[in-house]
Amino acid sequence: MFDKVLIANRGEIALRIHRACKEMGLSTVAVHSTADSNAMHVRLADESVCIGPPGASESYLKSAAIMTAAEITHAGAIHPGYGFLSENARFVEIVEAHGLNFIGPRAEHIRLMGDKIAAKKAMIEVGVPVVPGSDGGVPDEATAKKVAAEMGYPVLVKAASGGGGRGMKVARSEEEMGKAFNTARSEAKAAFGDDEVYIEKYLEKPRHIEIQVIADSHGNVVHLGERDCSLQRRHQKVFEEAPSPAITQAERDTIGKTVVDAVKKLGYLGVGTIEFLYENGEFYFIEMNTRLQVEHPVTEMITRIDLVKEQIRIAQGEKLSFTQGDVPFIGHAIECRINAEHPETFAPSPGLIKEFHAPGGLGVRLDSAAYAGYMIPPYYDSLIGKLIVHGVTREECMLRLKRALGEMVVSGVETTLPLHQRLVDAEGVNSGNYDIHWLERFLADQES
Ligand code: MV4
Repeated sequence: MFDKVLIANRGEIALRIHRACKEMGLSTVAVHSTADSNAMHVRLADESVCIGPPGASESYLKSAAIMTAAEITHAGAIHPGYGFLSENARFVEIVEAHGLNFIGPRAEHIRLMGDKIAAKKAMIEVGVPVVPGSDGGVPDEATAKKVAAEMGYPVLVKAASGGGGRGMKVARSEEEMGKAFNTARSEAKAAFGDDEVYIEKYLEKPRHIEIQVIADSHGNVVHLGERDCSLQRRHQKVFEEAPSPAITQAERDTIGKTVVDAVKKLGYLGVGTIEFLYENGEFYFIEMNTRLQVEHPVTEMITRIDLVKEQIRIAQGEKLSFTQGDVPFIGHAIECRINAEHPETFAPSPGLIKEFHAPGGLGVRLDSAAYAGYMIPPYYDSLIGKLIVHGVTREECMLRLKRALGEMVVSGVETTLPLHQRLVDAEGVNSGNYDIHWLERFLADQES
């Protein structure tokens, strides 16, 4: 058992984890780079340790510095948040070798899901539907053409070590395959140091729907429904909602059962997200994320389950306090990611926040570590807050979102708030009838 948690992250997620710890009577240790000395997560934590210069590779990604901070503060557990070291299997092994508790999945599952080919094979074995594709890695262009001819064009060449859309190329015909294959391969090598690629049937207009799961160390597994994350730009999610406007309760129950059964068979521990593409009433597995995700609050709002507290309880060896039948799905929740970026060009806009006013009222939640007078450093991602709203129906949720966006003030830097203002008035967002390409088309239409 542990009574002190080191939070190996920064920004809104470090604050989010701190909040869960305090409500559980645990003390917290913040770690920070020299650029984050005045950050809210540092101010609120019970203790803090400076772990290095601004660059993430010399601070938030530096496992030796984080382990040292844990040792000198006698922390008993480390929560990695998302990004940084959260999906680094080696880091989990280091934490555990030092006798500390990693608040997250086992190293073996992080490693397995990091290899997209191995992950897909594992999912097939435990009965999860996947996108039709090559049987593992594709070694050369000739094999690629043979595989594609058998399943039919268009196909997508993907990096085995990929994720996030890098090293991914579409081929619409055999003529396009040579270039797609070789470009995907060299991009994969450059981005991940691994040029292995595989091939899938290309789905033209899917939605991105992901299922949240949670598993304790006693073999109990529960799903917490889905999140629809189709509204994204360049693989960066912008707006997420739960439940998905596209699926029925029967579909939710079916995919939920499939996923719970699979996660049990895998012996997975902690919270995880199974990502699917959804098209024409079918789910196709693409990847599994072995971390707490940015958009986890929408699931919390509709289930009333605090995912971070559950992660901590699981790490303490406790059983889940609820069964599948106990999980309520109440109303509708939407999250808007507010970035310090130009709302049209998406150019980062670091700098001093002059005014900051949080919206409030029933059903409104703002997860942010920003404040008036805060200097947004240029070294990290541009997320400055997540506005999450809940309503009894999707309609009420949208009205509440419009109202809350109208109340929020962030001045001194550019933010994506004006983009969200435009989105909530768009027909596709209001009807819920959008796919993974909707936002980029919307932005292109607005330009012209
Ligand atoms: C696909 C696909 C269409 N067909 N796979 C992009 C990131 C990576 N995680 C998987 N991705 C995709 N895989 C097949 N077989 C389209 C995408 C994709 C996408 C997926 C989810 C959310 C946004 C996306 C935007 C562009 C492409």
